[in-house]
Amino acid sequence: MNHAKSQELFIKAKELIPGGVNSPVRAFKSVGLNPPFIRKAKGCKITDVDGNEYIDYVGSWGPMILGHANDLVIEEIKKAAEEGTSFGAPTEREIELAELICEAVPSVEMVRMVSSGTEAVMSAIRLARGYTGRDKILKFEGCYHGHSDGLLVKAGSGALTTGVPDSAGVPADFARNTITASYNNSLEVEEVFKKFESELAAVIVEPVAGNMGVVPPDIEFLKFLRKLTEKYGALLIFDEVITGFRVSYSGAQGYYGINPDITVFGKIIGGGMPVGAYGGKKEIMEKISPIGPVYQAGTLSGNPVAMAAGIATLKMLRDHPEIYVELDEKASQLEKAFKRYSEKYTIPAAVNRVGSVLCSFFTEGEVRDFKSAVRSDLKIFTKYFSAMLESGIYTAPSQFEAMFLSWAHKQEDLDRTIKAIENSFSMIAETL
Ligand code: HOZ
Repeated sequence: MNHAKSQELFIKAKELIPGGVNSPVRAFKSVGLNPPFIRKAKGCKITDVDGNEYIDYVGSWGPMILGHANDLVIEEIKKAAEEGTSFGAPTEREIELAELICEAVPSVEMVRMVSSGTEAVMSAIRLARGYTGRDKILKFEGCYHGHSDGLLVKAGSGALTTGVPDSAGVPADFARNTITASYNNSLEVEEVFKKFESELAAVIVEPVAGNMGVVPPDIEFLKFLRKLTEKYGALLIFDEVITGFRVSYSGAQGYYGINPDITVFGKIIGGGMPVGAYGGKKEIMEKISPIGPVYQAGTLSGNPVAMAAGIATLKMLRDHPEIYVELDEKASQLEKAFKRYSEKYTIPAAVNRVGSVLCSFFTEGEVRDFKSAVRSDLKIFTKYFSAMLESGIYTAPSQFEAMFLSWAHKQEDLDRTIKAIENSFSMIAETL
C-alpha cells in the first residue's frame, strides 16, 4: 500500500499538533507505524488520503453503529445545520433525545446533555459527591472514564496503550480520593467498603470493560456492586459511553438486568457528532443546577446538530431491533474465526465478546481483569495488527481497545476479514 501522502501529512501535523494527533492512540505509536490520514468514510469502509480503502472496525471508537455517513443520519444533520448550528438556548430536539434515552433506559428518569464522555463522567462524579456529601470514589483498574483529573488513576485506553495508566499533572490530592480495585473482584470491593465505609460517594464501572481490550463482567460482580453500594449509601455509576445503545438498546444495564443510580452516555447517542450525557433517578438529577446546588454548564451542551444525529440514530435502532440480532451474529463469526485460527496455527488467543464489541488477546487462559489483559503478547499483537492493515482491515492500533461491528458490515466484508485473520495468524505462526 502506498502511504506517501499520509506520511507527508503526519510530518506536518507533528510540527503543529502534539504527536501529530488530537488523541494519543491515533498516533499508532504502540504498533510502531504511522497513521493513515482519513479522507472519507461510507458504510463500513474508510478511505485514506492516498486512496487506500479499508474495512473499518474502529467505527470512530464506537459511535458508528449504523455505519459511516448513514443516509438518514446525514439528512437530519444537514437539516439541523441549515437551521443554525448553535444557539446556546433550549431547543425541541434536546427534549426529543432526552425522551428517547429515558424511554430506552428505565433507570434514567432525567438526563443532562454535555459535549463529551469525559465531561459527562466528570459531571456525574460531581453529582454523586454533591448528592451524598462524600468525597471518595471507587474505580477499577484498567477501566477508562475519560481524562478528568481524578479518573486518570490506573486508567485504560490511551493511558494504558502509552504505558502510563496514571498521568502527570494530576494533583496528588485529587488522586487521593480515587480508590482502585481489580475488575471482577468482589472481595477487593468488599475490603474497600469495609475500610472507607461512609466516605465513598460512588462506585464507577464500565459494565463491560472496553478500554483494556474487551473484558466482560461476571454478572455476580455487577450484582455485588449494586448490593454493596445500596448497603453503604454510595451511588452506583455505570459508564455506558461504549455499551450504551451498543450491547442492547437499553445498554449493558438492560443486557444484564442491573439498574445503576447514574448512567453516563456518549458515542452512539450523538450519532458520530460530539456528545455526552448523564442521567439517573429524578431525585438525584434534581440536585443539578439550576434547580440544585451541583453546578455544571456548557455553551455547546445539547448542540442542535449533535441532537439531530443522535435522534436519527436512536430512532433507527429503536424501530429496527433486528439490527442487534444481526450485529451479534456478525460479531460471532469473527469470534469463531479468531478461535478457529488460533487453534489451527497454535497462536495463544483469548477471545472476549459481548454483542458487537470484541477483541482477541494473545495470551493463554481467560482475560477477566487488568492483570490478565496485560499478559497479552504485544509483539504478536503488533504483527497481527500490521498484517490486518496491509490486507485492508482497519482495527484499533492498540491491544487495549475494542473492535466494533456496524450494521453496514455485509457478509462479503466479514468473509474478507476472516480471510485476513487466517492470513495474519498463519504469518505469525511462521515467525514464532
Ligand atoms: N481513547 C479513545 C478510545 N477508547 C480514543 C479516542 C480517539 O482517539 O478518537
